[in-house]
This record gives sequence, structure tokens and C-alpha cells, in this order.
Amino acid sequence: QKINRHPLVYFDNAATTQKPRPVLEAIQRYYEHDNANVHRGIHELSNRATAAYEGARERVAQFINAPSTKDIIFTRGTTEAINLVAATWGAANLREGDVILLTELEHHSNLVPWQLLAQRTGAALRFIPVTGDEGTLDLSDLDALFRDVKLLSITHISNALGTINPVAELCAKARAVGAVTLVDAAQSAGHLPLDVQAIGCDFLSFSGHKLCGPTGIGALYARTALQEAMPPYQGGGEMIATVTFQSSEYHVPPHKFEAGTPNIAGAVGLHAALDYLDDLGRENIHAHDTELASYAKDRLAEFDGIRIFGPAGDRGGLVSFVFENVHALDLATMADQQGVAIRIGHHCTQPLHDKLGVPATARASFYFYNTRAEVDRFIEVLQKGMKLLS
Ligand code: C6P
Repeated sequence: QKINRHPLVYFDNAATTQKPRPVLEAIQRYYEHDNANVHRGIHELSNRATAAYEGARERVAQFINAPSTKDIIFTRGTTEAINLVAATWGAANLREGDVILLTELEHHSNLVPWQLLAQRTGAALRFIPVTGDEGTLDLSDLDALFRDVKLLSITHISNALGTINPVAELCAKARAVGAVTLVDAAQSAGHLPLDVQAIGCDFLSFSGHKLCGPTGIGALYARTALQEAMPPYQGGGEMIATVTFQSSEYHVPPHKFEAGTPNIAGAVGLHAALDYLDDLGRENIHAHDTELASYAKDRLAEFDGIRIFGPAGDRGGLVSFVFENVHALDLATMADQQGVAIRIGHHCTQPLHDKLGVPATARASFYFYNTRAEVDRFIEVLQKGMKLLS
């Protein structure tokens, strides 16, 4: 479509991706033919809805190579998944003197839930530092970083800088000190092949809407052995086995963590999205995204007075930058007037931006449907804008 009379260039994919037609059609088909509540009825539509919902769970397990379908809990997205872990596993297992190890790259969704938990339990937060504008992790003193750590919770790909973290290596180190691990895969699940067994994590979270699926659905991978010992997250229907006026026995995992009518249509859409991505091939998506990000970075480097963030080598499909003389807000507004959608701000990583000494960055983030020609158009728009604004 045209935005402000210019063909749309959508470079805000780290915030949310566009949705392919098969995803929209799957949701429409479900509502037109199979709509009913799950796990309850013995009628045909309820059976179909249950099969679709549980089929989506199986598909998610396969997508991330989880050992069992039981390891998959549906959530509203990454944020809810992390909050679930903090409120259940965290509240039951952490106490004063324990350390929660994060990185300085974390999205607020992988920071604020742990701050809340730390306030409640007396546990302390520690951060793996990043090295300047490159935004890679400083892992020079792992032993000191991991002292007294009970939980490691880290992002796979930074939404602010594009850094790809060595999650398998860090999870191995955490395991060696007996710590539990969570990987925030919000920016990686739709962009590269993901294997929870190869990573060796206990928990992993992602959002459907960042990988071509609908909003309001996401998943938490949680090793079944850990789920067994975790208290429920929310109470209500679906998550119970028997209820008396005074107390309840809970359903088996993962249903114990899915109170109330779930987002069935969302799960159906997510299933279609995962099929769509695997048809394209996640290796191909990763190669395309990183190539585009590196091309955009090179083209941006043509500007004077620009500061570009993120690692020099392999990076996720995004590039963040600031200009010395032009405010990011003016830049994004001007880009929008020319049909180019980018995001500016701290991208929910305010402490990281404080450390970098900038209140906001501009971020262009790519997906498989973006092209080099769109990057060229973006650069052209910036060139025009810089002449006007500086
Ligand atoms: N980042 C961005 O523009 P939700 O909102 O729950 O789907 O995802 C939260 C989240 C968690 N971790 C990372 C690494 C993320 O990038 C995000 C969402 C968006 O960068 C919105 S702020």
C-alpha cells in the first residue's frame, strides 16, 4: 500500500511483523468452520477446536525441538511467559542471597519481572556488561559473574542492537553452577533455527506476532520436570482437576498453567505462521536478514556524523543509529512522511540506552519480505531528510 503517497517500506519488524495470507486464512477458516471452546465439549466442533489447539502445541514443540509437547505452555507472548516463570518458579525457588543474572541488553520484559521478584524475595540482580557501542557481552570473568547465581535469564538476540548472544555457552556455564536458565527468544524464534535441546535451556519464550503470527499468542518452553514443581500462575477453569469449596487439585502440566479459555484462534494462526516460516527455511531467513542488516549498516556508514550501534560481525536483522545533529524523532517523522516505517526511542531497553549515553536511537529492522531496493530507498529518504533537518 501507499503511505503518504509513497510505497510503504516497513522496517519495524522487530516490533511486529506483517502477516502472510495463509495465516489470515487459517484464522478465518477456524472461525467459519470449527469455532468452539476447547477441552470441554463432546460435540464435533469442540473436538475440532481442541485438535486444532493441541495440534498447534505439537507444532510449537517441533519448531523449537522440545522433547515433549508437554513442555509447551501457551501464553499471550514473551512478556507473559517471563512473568509466569518469575511468579511461579521464581517465587518458589529464590530467596535472599540468591543472584539473578541478566545482561545489560535486556528488554524491560526480561528485567522488570525480575526486579519485582527481587523486591519480594530479597534476591539480587546482576548484569553481564556490554562492551560499548558494539553491544557484545563482556564474558572475561565468567566465574565472578556466575557466583551465587540461581537463575540466568538472557535475550538471544538484542532488539536494540542486534547482538546475537552465545546462549548455549552461557546456559552450559549456568548448568555447571546449578542455575536454572531462561532464554528470551522474542527476536530470534522467527529469524533463525532454534533448538532448545542444543541450547540447553530450562525455559524459552517467544511471541507469535514477531514471527508472522497473530498478536496475543506466544509460547513458553518449560522443561516438564520443572513444571511439575512449579505452583500455578493463575487460577480458574481449564487448570484444575478437582475443586472443592476450600481447595483444588490442579491439572497436569502444561494445562496447570493455562487458566481460562485460551486464545484458540491465535494458536491456529501461530501454527500457520510456523508452517509458513519453515516453508521458507529459517536458515534462509537468517541469511537474508543479516545480509540486509549488513548492507544497511554499510550504506548508513556513508553519512557524516552518524553513530551506528551493534556488533561488527554476525548480527540479527536490524540496525540502530543516531545522528549527531538531528533528533531521532524528527528523522522518524520525516521518514514516515516518505512512507518509511522505522522505530525510534529506547526500544524498551532504557538502562542500555542510559549506558550508551543516548536517550533514543532510530532502528530499522528487517524481515524476509524486505529488499535491498527498500534499503536504498530508505537511504535516499535519509539523505533528503538530512539536507532538510541538519
Ligand atoms: N520488542 C520491539 O520493538 P512482547 O511484547 O511480549 O511480544 O515481547 C516483548 C519483548 C521481549 N523481549 C525482546 C527481546 C523483545 O524485543 C520484545 C519486544 C519490541 O523491540 C516491542 S518493545
